[in-house]
Amino acid sequence: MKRRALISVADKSGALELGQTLVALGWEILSSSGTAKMFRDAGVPVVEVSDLTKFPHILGGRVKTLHPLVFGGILARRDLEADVKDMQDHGIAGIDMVAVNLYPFEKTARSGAVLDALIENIDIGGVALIRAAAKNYRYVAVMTDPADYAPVLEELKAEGDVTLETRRRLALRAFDATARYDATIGDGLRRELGEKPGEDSVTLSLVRTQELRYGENPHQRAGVYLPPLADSPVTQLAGKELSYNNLLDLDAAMRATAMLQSDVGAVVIKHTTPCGMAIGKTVAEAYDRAFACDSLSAFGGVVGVTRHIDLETAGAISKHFTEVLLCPSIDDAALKLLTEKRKNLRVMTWKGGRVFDKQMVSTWCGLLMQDDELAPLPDQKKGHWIGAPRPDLWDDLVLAWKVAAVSKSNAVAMVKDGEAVGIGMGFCSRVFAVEFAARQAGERGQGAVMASDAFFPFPDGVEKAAAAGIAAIIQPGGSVRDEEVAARAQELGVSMFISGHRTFRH
Ligand code: 93A
Repeated sequence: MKRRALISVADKSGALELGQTLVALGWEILSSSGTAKMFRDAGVPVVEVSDLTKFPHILGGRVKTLHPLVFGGILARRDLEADVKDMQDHGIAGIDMVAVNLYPFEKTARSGAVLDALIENIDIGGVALIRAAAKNYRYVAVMTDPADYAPVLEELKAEGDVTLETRRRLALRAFDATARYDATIGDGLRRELGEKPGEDSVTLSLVRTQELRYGENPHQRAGVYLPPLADSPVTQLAGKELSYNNLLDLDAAMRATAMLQSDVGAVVIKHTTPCGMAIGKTVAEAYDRAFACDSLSAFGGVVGVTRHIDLETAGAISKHFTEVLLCPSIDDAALKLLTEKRKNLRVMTWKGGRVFDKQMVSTWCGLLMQDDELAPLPDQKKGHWIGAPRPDLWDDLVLAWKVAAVSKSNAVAMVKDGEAVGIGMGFCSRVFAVEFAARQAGERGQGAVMASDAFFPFPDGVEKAAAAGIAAIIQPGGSVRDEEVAARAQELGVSMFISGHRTFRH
């Protein structure tokens, strides 16, 4: 008996050659209306599905191939007596190959089409054909991508059949294709209907959009995954491809510059945490001050600034080795200077916006997901002072708060006159974080302020800060020893503002 292939494709590239070769190998072709017309026009013999089923395409093509004579032919187990009997009783002939690619939902969504157009591009019959053929891979070969045609035809010619191994591989690819297709539909409709991803759904759909050279270390494979219709919020203007670690540090720079948005500010990130952060009258000044906090660690850092980069700022940045520069925009002349002096520097622009509203961390116990808001800013009306209020130091306290909020926990940040002078971050104990920040600040700690990302469990951190010359501290409060800590601060003449918000970053 003749073997039969059902070909029903929206993207018709390569389909004519596929049909011609199959016919030459003695196969019969079965097709839906548009695909059948293509074959007829080219003189390739074809049976149209509606001629087989004696049932016309209806509802403007919404029902074309959804018929027992089609699905029976795909799903029947050829060596199961009951299935064979059903086929005989109902005049069903087997279909041994299915080549389908689906209505272009993604292309339609990306073109900005309206809801009606999106809905009409939700393929039903094609998905069912693919799933049926993939389910019955023991007997049927399924192709969902024109790139599959040539190797499958080669095998058919060489082996006389598509091997079981190939059918199995194609089936797995097919389920990937339908999963991606449905994820894209969910994403597209959610956008069109104004719902945020992750708010209402219990599943998470991601597509690998980029393979990276390697992960955190060269022995680790890595890639970037995005929701099906999402685009990266950053644009690369110059430099080498971003590495895995660059992307992590870029994320930290985006968060830090978002926190600094109301000011002309700059940050230098190393290992996902700031090693300098400052504001200034100009971007160049802010950058120089951020760099000065820890100029040793700033080598090879990721720099973020909150304002347009001009030639002067580019001149300042070009003096040092920097891996990535993040800015809202940049002058042509500034970009030229930077790329001439630092040809590997990756220059990224960012107008705001991000891919996820949720933060996700993979653990050996599963993927953890949480709201991803920037830390709440301290408010003098909502928190309270202990000791003498220091409104004169408020701006520095807020900046210190921002620095600590984007630094790795445990974190404390010392700030003086709009610039971080000491950042203790990533320490397992808060008192060590204070000691480190104080060491970095040195003389500049005198009269500076300090923020802590969580409460002081003991008075020792406050004692070390006072010894470094800290005049005021901002911290969330909430320790069982809050009273003891507050009393010690008062004894030492350090003012303290209790903000009420913790800003851990593990
Ligand atoms: O509207 S559908 O969901 N209803 C169907 O019964 C059906 N069968 C195949 N779309 C259906 N298809 C799709 O039609 C295929 O997935 C393919 O994308 C397209 C090919 O149509 P034509 O051969 O008419 O160009």
